[in-house]
Formats: sequence, structure tokens, C-alpha cells
Amino acid sequence: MSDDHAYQAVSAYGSEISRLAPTPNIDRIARNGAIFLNSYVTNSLCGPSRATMLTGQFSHMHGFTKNGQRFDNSMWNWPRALGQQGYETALFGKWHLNYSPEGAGFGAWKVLDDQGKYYNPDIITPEGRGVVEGYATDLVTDYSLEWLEEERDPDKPFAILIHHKAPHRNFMPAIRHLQKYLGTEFPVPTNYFDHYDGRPAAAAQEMNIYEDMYEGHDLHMTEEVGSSELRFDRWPDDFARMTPEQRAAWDARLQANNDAVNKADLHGRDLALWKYQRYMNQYLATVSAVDESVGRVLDWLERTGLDENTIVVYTSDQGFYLGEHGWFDKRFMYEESLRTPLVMQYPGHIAPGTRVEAPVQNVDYAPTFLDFAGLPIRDTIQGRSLREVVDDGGAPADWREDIYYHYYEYPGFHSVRAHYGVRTDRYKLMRFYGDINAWEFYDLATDPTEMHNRIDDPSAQDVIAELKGKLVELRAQYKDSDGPAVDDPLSAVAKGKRDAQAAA
Ligand code: SGN
Ligand code: CA
Repeated sequence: MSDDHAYQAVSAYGSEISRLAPTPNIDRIARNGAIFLNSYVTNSLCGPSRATMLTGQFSHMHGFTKNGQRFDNSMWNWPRALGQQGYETALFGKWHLNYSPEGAGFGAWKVLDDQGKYYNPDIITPEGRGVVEGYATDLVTDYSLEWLEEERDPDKPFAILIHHKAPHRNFMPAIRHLQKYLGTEFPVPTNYFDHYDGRPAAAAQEMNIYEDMYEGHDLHMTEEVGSSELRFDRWPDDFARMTPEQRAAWDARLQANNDAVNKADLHGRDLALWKYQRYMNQYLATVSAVDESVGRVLDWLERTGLDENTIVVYTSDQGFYLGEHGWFDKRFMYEESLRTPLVMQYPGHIAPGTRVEAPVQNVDYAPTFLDFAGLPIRDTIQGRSLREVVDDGGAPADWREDIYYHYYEYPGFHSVRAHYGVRTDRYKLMRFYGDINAWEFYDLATDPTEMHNRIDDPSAQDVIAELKGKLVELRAQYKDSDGPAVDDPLSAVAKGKRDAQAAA
């Protein structure tokens, strides 16, 4: 699993961007097995998503609704369940569910502290913590291969979670990839200069590439021609922890490109377009190291013959905006961050080249692993085994048709209002609540980039009423009573006032 890897940046999904920056090793998994064409998260944020992946539950059930909360490590999770059945289990890389995975049941673990740093990260192990020199993606891969090769008991089955920090903000590539895409012109999304008409929550966000990214920290821009001093960097530690040698190598590779943009002295639209290109060429270069990591692990499995009898899954904790609506980050239920890449191979069980159309969600991972391991699927799990949809390529008749989503973290970073919603194969209905109270409705067949909120369109009211009915059902099915009820016309603020009045 990686962090914030947009499906648009996985070439197996076929986007134009990914054709310019392919991911051959992740694609190998899709070729060997299945690609899930409609893979979604339940809450597009790191911590909640990871807790969902481990427990098979929606955020309101496992209780980890927002980043910064503490995951209860004693809670049931599928790696521990496998461990109790004789599997060796290990976790390397990003955890981000609280200080350490102590008590979560892993047989071995080495994790990045909190969000993790790209260069010379703090690593927490059962023995303590310390700074380790190296590039995070490579370190996590090295730890994983060391464990696979030397540390685990070769006579036992195993489950290993390899969780990269990349391509999460602040998008720092490995030195060897830093220049890889500097000369590539990536296609600019048609809605890069979105004005958010008719979408008050989208208008209120703070995740715009040309308005909210920090020029030093995120875009790695320098002060002036000839200088390697970074522009505004709200969190200087990411660069400060590089060794002088690493920093010199970094500067040597970006200096000419930075000097050129400083010399050009761009403004307005031109600068915004340049920033899109810089964001893309850095983000996609961090993906290169992730793809190499996947390749190293696949090579190892093939060399040892274990690929024959191992389920390999690649996914991300959520999707990400690559300039759509002018954005980076995630959180919204709009397509690019609602979706998350998902590919899975298991020779003999998943036919090569399987393309799964059925809608799947990250609540489905835990039951999938239990199912393939021949263990019962406990009834706290809210998802379903993906074995059912990869079998012979078709989904059973009673497979879900619609997916449910709920995002909570507001107030919070990037100012995305809390919202819940439903997505069918064609439509999307969302409700933003809290200090705003706004419904949005999209017909994805005619408006795939979600630019026209048709909530007030008279011709859409029948469909909207049907979708509200589905939302009521989904909230009941998944036992979610957080946020205002579907038929409650009041925003939470209005509700607060009403309750205060009633109390008075
Ligand atoms: C950090 C990022 C934010 C990001 C959150 C959550 N800033 O705070 O941009 O939205 O993480 O990301 S950073 O520059 O400090 O990285 S998540 O993947 O953990 O949910
Ligand atoms: Ca993330």
C-alpha cells in the first residue's frame, strides 16, 4: 500500500498522465491477476482508511473518523487473525494510526513516525526509535525483503504489509528520479481553473495547487536565480534532515530548472500552469520509487517460487487530485479521491487479465484475506470478500450496486466540510453538513468531471429522491447515524441552535 497514490497515476488504469509516467511493476500485478476498475474508499483520509483496511469496518464503527485520533490497537484486525492461525505477520512503513503498532498483533514491525519523512526518516521499532539514513521508499522495501528473506520462519505461511509514505506530500523524489520527468509536459486537466460555481463546499476548500501549495515545501522552488534557498516552507524539517551530500545532490539536479523559472518571472495563469507541471513531475517521480519497490518484491517472489501461492495486492490509502478542480490532496467524495487503485494477483485463483467492474470498497480487504485463507468472516465486518467478484470475472447477483461514503475531518487541514453520500454506477448524491448545509447531485454519464451540481434541476428531482432513499437505506445498513439524518433539513449549526433553544 502506498499513501495518496491516484489511480490516474497507475498506467494499468490507462490515463494520459500515466502513459507519460508508467508504472510497469504495478501493472504486472494487474496483468498477472485482476484490476478493479471501480475501487473506492469509505472516507478519503489516511488514518480512517487504514483502520478500515485492517478491520473491514466503516469509520463510524471502528471509531477512527479523523486523522490524529488513536486507533485502539487491541481491536480485531485481519493480520492478527492470521497470526493466530499460524501465519507470520509483519508491517513495514507507514502506520499512522497512533505512535506505534505495539499491541496490534504484528510479529515484526518497523514503522515511520507519524506521516513519515522521505529522507532520513525517524523509524520506530519494538526496540525504540531513531533516525535512519536513506530514502523512505527504499528503506521500507529493504526492511521488507530482509524480513522475507532472512527473518521470518520459512516453514510458515506469512502476511506482510508494506506501506510506503510516497507519493504523499511533500512529494520529494529519490535523487535518482529527481530529474526523470522535468522535461515532460503533462496534460492539464480541463477543470484546472475551476471556479466552483454552484458548489459552496468546493469553493471553501484550501487545497488549490496555485493558491495553497507552499512554493518551497511542496513545489521545491527556490528564492532566486543562483540560489538554492527554498521559498516558503512551512515545515522545514523535511529538507533540514537531509545530509549535506543529499542536499547537494538534490540542488545540483533541480538548480537549472529552478533558475529557469525564476528567470522567467512567471505570474498568474502562466505560473499556475508551471506549478501544475512541477507538481506532476515531482509527484510522479516519487511514484517511480514505489513502482521499483513493487518490482523488487515481485522479483523476489518469482525467484523463490512463492509467487505461485501468494496473494499480492497493491492499493493506496485513498486517491488524490492531480490538478482536477485545481487541487492536490483528497478528502472530497468527487471521483479522483473517492477512487483508489486496486490490483491483485493470485495464480490459480484469479485469472490473468481479469477486469472487475463491480464496485468494491476498502471494507472488502479484510474479508478477502480471511476468505482466501479459509477462515470464517466475522460478523463485525461490513465488507464482502473480493473472491466473489474475481471468481470467473463476474459478480454475484446480490453484490452491492451502490457505495456509501462519509468524510468527517472538519475543521481540519484543507478545510473540506464533513459530508456523506452515495454513488451508483451513474449518479452521485452528496450532503455537506456542519457550518454549511448543501446537497450536490451529479450525473456522471454527462458530467464526469463533476462541474455541474444539478441539485435544483427540476428534471433531476425524481432521481434525486430515489438517491435519497438509497442513502437512508445505506446509512441504516451500515449503522451510520453520524451527521444529520437524510431527511433532516437542518445543518448541524442550525441544529445546535435549535437544541440550545429547546434546552432554554
Ligand atoms: C499532512 C499534509 C496534508 C495532508 C494530511 C493528511 N501536510 O498534514 O496536506 O492532507 O497530512 O494526509 S504535510 O505537508 O505536512 O504533509 S493523510 O494521507 O495522512 O491523510
Ligand atoms: Ca493518505
